[in-house]
Amino acid sequence: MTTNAHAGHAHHIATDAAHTGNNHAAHGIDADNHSAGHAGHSSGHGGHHASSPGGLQISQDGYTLDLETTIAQPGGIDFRFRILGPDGTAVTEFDAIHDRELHLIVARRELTGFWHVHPRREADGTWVIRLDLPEAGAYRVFTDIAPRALGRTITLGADLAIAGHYAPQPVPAVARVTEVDGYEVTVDGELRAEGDLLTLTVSKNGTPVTDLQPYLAAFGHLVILRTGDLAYIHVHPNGEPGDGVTPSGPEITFHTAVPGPGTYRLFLDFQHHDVVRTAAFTLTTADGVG
Ligand SMILES: [Cu+2]
Repeated sequence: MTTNAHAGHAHHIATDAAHTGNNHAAHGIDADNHSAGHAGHSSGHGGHHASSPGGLQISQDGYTLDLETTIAQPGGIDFRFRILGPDGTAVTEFDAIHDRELHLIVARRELTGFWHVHPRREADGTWVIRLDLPEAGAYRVFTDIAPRALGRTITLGADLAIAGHYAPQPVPAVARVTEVDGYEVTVDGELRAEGDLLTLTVSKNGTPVTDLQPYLAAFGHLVILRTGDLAYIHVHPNGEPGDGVTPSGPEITFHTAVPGPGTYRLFLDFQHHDVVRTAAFTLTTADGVG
């Protein structure tokens, strides 16, 4: 077992360096320490379809995201919630999506902070995770789930407030290159409603990274959030680790469509040397950028 495989599993973005002073202040904590040996996973999370962006509703298709924690003080919080089924009781039967029964994404509404973590489920269906959210502000939480009785993936979203005064920030500037922990990541391609290929390229110290590690059964996980309403898209790369044709970097390619015109914040999770990092970009759909 790789001793530090989870050291970087709870991660957060480094926002544009000039943007906020608290880039490294916030860490999500992963409560899920069991191994990720699950073989089956669906081809994708919810929200792929341009006609129906995920994450905008707290209740959908009979399933409701029921937050026990909706307001908390800054700092470490024990975040608790349930997924209620059509009968109003907590759901305990889920199919795994990319090795996990539930993916929890937490983002500041202004998209200057992002966490992707995996809570543990208690026997009664309550999900629990320690989150470290030291900054006051308005947050959105998203759950990617595939309730077994539903048979497909949906993304539910709800608001979380961290108490206190805060100065709202603008979304970080549009840019095609970003840096996280010494890694430079570039995005090529356009965001289009009709779909297009996005290519993300990872390098370190000017050298292409060609030994990316699979993380949750993919070389990258890309979450895209629309500014203004936080419409949610979660896409996985073309090709899978071990399929014999998909390279382990430096390029990760995603075929993705966005729900419409706008400015979007992209968060790419990738794993290298046993640490998961998140690279963030802002792009618009308006004839590309730069
Ligand atoms: Cu996840």
